[in-house]
Amino acid sequence: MNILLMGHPNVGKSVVFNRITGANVSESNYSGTTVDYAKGYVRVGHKEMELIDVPGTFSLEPKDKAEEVAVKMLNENKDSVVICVIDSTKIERGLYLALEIIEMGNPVVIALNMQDVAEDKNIQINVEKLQKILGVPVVSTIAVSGKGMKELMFSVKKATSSNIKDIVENVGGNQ
Ligand SMILES: Nc1nc2c(ncn2[C@@H]2O[C@H](COP(=O)(O)OP(=O)(O)OP(=O)(O)O)[C@@H](O)[C@H]2O)c(=O)[nH]1
Ligand SMILES: [Mg+2]
Repeated sequence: MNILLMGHPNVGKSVVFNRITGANVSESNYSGTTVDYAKGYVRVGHKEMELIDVPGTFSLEPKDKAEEVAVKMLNENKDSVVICVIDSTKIERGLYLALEIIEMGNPVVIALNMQDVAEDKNIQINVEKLQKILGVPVVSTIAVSGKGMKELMFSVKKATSSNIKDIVENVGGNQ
């Protein structure tokens, strides 16, 4: 089980990635393509989980090679938690992708990033309400200052332990 960082290009995915990974970051090339992505490790509870900085994509209907890789990564990681990063100043566009990802069935946590820019522009988002409507955790973040990263990882931890295999591993009950 991995963690995938997904979202539109330029929403702050790589800054979030650098904030939450340790030193073990490596660049990889998605086999058969020229698309590069970063991979790192992050401690979630008692486990080390792989975090993948997925290339930016506008939708799950790929329009170029990078988007194709993003969709393939999601399809290859069916039970992975997806951190969907949204630019708070362009929430409508971001939510379109978030809904597509939620429909894929992966556990999703939404990072409403660029909260500082949104505040400057007087854009206010009712996080509680959004959370209720979408049925997934929503965390306001400012990746460049680190704000919200702890809360984000707390939500990821909760999302990983809603995986049945994981619960059984934790509480026992298998022969
Ligand atoms: N003000 C502000 N700037 C941010 C924030 N998060 C990221 N940025 C800036 O936004 C720009 C894009 O950030 P990246 O992390 O490179 O975005 P990305 O989603 O990885 O972009 P791609 O890899 O091209 O898809 C950079 O200049 C960041 O410094 C934030 O919360 N607030
Ligand atoms: Mg990036």
